[in-house]
Amino acid sequence: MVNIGLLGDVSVGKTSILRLFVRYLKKGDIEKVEGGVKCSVVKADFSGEATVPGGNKESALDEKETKTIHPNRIVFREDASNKAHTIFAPGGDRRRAVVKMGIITISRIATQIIAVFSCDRDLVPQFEFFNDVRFFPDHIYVCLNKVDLVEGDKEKIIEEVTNKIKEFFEKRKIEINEVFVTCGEKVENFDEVEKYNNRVPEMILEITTKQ
Ligand SMILES: Nc1nc2c(ncn2[C@@H]2O[C@H](COP(=O)(O)OP(=O)(O)O)[C@@H](O)[C@H]2O)c(=O)[nH]1
Ligand SMILES: [Mg+2]
Repeated sequence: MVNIGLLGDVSVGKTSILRLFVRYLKKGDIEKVEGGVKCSVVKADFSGEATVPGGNKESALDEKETKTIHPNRIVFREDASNKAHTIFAPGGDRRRAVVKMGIITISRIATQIIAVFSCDRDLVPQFEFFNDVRFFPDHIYVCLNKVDLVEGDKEKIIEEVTNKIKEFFEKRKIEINEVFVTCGEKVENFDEVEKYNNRVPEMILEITTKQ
């Protein structure tokens, strides 16, 4: 059993990644992606989401403009082996004590960490988030999300961002196993949306089913 912790600054897309993964599981599309195997949802708990005050939102699960207060959690099972895995996604706003507690707790109980970054924003404040995380394994995974928002030479920019992230973690003696480039939303007007949406379940299966 693998416990994944999805960690990263506010709004990088942690909750979206979790929701998208659940969608693949529920629709059975999980078998169609690279390395796909049949899996089922055991539990999908998004009760940690709070709708943003002033918004006109009906359900924290369906709407986008939510803020994660308590860690969200998904438990899923590989049908063939019956192995269950858990993914935890705490909030990113570590200035709030209750959110910070979630981040620290998840970083302790996770056996694998995915550090999530948004490609469209400055990396420096995104790094600051990780300065607070005290318990890190010596190897982690990196997810570069919102690839649809990268303008210009995608490959070059992704390489530059990857190098900066590697440098940041190397200073803390943390090595990166693999970098996954993803799109955590079903965005329109992006030709490669399916490919990069698929990278989300591909990433999670790679980390869980291949252990
Ligand atoms: N364009 C784009 N928007 C995204 C992507 N992933 C998430 N978002 C949006 O980014 C915002 C923050 O996402 P959320 O999952 O709440 O981030 P979290 O704070 O890390 O949990 C939401 O409006 C999402 O719809 C992506 O890959 N591309
Ligand atoms: Mg969130």
